[in-house]
Formats: sequence, structure tokens, C-alpha cells
Amino acid sequence: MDLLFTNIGLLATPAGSAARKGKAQGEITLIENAAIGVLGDKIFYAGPAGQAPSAARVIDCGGRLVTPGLVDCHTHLVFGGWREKELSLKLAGVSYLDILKGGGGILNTVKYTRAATEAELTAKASGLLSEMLRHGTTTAECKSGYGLTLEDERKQLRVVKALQGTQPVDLVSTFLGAHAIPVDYAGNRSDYIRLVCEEMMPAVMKEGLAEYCDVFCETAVFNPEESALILERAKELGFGVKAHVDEIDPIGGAEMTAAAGCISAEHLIRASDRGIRDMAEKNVIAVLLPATSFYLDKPFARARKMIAEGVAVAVATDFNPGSSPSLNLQFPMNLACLRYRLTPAEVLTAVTLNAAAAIGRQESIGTLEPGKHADIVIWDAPNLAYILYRYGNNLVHTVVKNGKVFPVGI
Ligand code: IZC
Ligand code: ZN
Repeated sequence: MDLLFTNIGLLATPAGSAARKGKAQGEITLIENAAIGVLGDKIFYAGPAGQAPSAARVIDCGGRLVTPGLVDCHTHLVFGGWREKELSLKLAGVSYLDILKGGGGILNTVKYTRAATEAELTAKASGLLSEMLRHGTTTAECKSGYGLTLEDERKQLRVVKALQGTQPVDLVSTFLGAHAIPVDYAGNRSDYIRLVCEEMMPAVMKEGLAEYCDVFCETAVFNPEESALILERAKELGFGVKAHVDEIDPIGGAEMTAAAGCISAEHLIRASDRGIRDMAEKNVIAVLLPATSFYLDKPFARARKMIAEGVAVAVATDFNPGSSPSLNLQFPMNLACLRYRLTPAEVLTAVTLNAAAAIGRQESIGTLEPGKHADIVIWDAPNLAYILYRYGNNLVHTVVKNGKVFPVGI
């Protein structure tokens, strides 16, 4: 064996290779005085220290808490510019959708993204990914959606492809051409939808630039009928499908994701009872984004109800320059505990195994078990409750990605 992590005060991990729902979301494996052995980029042993095999190199974890690497299953990583100039509008009471209707918001970021070169976008995203890694994220999903032309969408997606394998964080690419109606199609939504379905999606699939297709199903953006049409076409072309739904207004988005066969539904702040039941029945994973509720001053999604109804809950940052300009997944974890009232164990499952399942990676990451990738976080914390109780600073001590060790410190 290449590497042995010893003196783990507490090893905390969900188990298995499937999303955990209902009561099982809160059932995790806890081992005191544990060790993890790594062979190449995979876990070879995870269990009591006494039974661990020997290794060429030993890392003493100093009695700390160790968990799987965090999986951020919903980000808008690649974009030009920022939107700090909209802070004054926000403070004056202008809503997120009103800023968008006025040509700002997403459309502002579209302007900056179109103006940026591929090299500029790559350099910026690369810096953001190293920040993510330092905060414990070892795999991230990245959505396009700030180009809104075939060329500019491809440019964003090529950035993700270039960054996959050239920096440590593993990336999963999602095409979000249906993120907003671009200004030049304002009176002509059906033409834009046709462009997305008939030109962008086939090209993106042909070039292998995205695995999933997403749509922003919301008032004044894409309605549930349009969203269903877009996702139907995406499935035909071979994409996995997911959707932003019921974030601001309850318009039947959750129901739409269940009917469309989505792997996940994101946001769900205003999801209806019926929508939650439909999701449970069709095994749609709920990707909840509590930092966005915080940042937009919106209600928090009904996570406890979702768990009670048997929906697997994942939690992510929604990192983007508008409604969630933070890539530190530890803050949404705090909010999931304090606002959603998830237990520390449920939160851990939400940001590891269930998040991995929301992007189809449950067989290879999300738990500390033999055969899975050696994606590990060593925390400056003695137990699991501690990392949900402290907030506002980075509690990561060391990140291990595919068996490579990255010291962070605090
Ligand atoms: O840039 O505002 N909600 N899309 C849907 C976003 C937030 C990203 C943004
Ligand atoms: Zn989003």
C-alpha cells in the first residue's frame, strides 16, 4: 500500500453506492481511532486502526475528524466579470427577477462572458477551483449558460473540458443553454428554444462537451411546458437531465422534473406537496441550495418534509456571480443544519454520497470505502457536530484528491 492515514480520531462516512433517502440519509458509519489506506488513486482500506495494513508512507491525522471529499453538485463555475455593482440595486429592494428583466443579472454576466477569451475564462475558473479545493471540494459540477449563443456556450464548456485533468478537482459538465432568453431573442422565445434544441444541443453532444442538460424553469424564464420540451429533446440526444425549479415561484417545476425523468431537481424552495411526492416516486434527487435562500433573502426549502417523504436530499453551493457568490460549501452545510434542521449525519450524506448521486458518480466517490477514489478531507475538528456548529471560517486541515495530499491548514 502507498499511503496510510493513521490516528484518525473519528472517521465519518455514509456507506454504499446509491443515494440514501428517508431514515437512511442520517445513518452513517462512525469509527473512532480509524485508519485509511490508499493504493494509487483509490481507497484500499478504511476501518479500525488496529486492522490496517502497513504502507510506504504514513500520515498522522492528529486525532482529527476525517470525511469523504465534498462534492459540490451545482455550480456555475465559468463566467466573466462579477456582479458587485448590483449590490446597490439589491439593497434598494429590487428583486433578482426584476434585475434580470431590466437586462441585468444573468444577462449582465452573459455580456462579460461573451467578451472574455477562452484563456481568460480558463485562468479565472482555475483560480476558483483551487479555492474550492482548499475548502474541501474534490468534485464539482459546472454549468454553462452565460454564452447563450452556440459559440459562446461552446467556449464555456471547452473551459471545463480543459480544466478536467489539468487541476485536481474532478469536474462534471452540464449544458445550460436554457438559462435565460438572450436580449436579441426577447420577442422571440420560440426561436431561441429552437436554437437550443436543434443547434446547440446536437453540437454540444457531438463534441462531447457536456454530460447533463439543465434548464432554468422559472417565472419569466422558461415555463414548465417549455422546460419539458427542452429536456425531452436533451434525452433524445443522450444527455442526462436536471432542472432549476420552483426557486422563486411555485409553478409546478418539481412535478415537471419527475415527469421528465430528471436525475435531480435543484432549488425547490417553493416545491409543492404534490411535487415532492412525485419526486419521491420517481427517485429524483433534491439538490438544495440554502446559500441562495440566504443571499436572496428567500424562504428555505422544506428539506425535512422531503426526507420524510423519501426524497434523497443533496446540498450544494449554487456558486454563481449573482445569487450565491461563495464557493465555500461549508456555509451551505451550516445552513442545512441550522435552517433545514438536518442532523450533522444527514448533512454529511447530502454533500457527499447524495451529491455524488445527483451527478451520477455514486459508484466512484462520495464514501470512504475500498474501491472508491481516495478523495478525503481531514478537518480541524474533533467530531462531526463541530463542523456544523462553527461557521464562517475554513475548517479544512488537509484535502486528499485521488490519493494526492494537499495541506491547507487554518
Ligand atoms: O447568474 O444568477 N439562479 N441562475 C439561476 C442563476 C441563479 C445564476 C445567476
Ligand atoms: Zn444554479
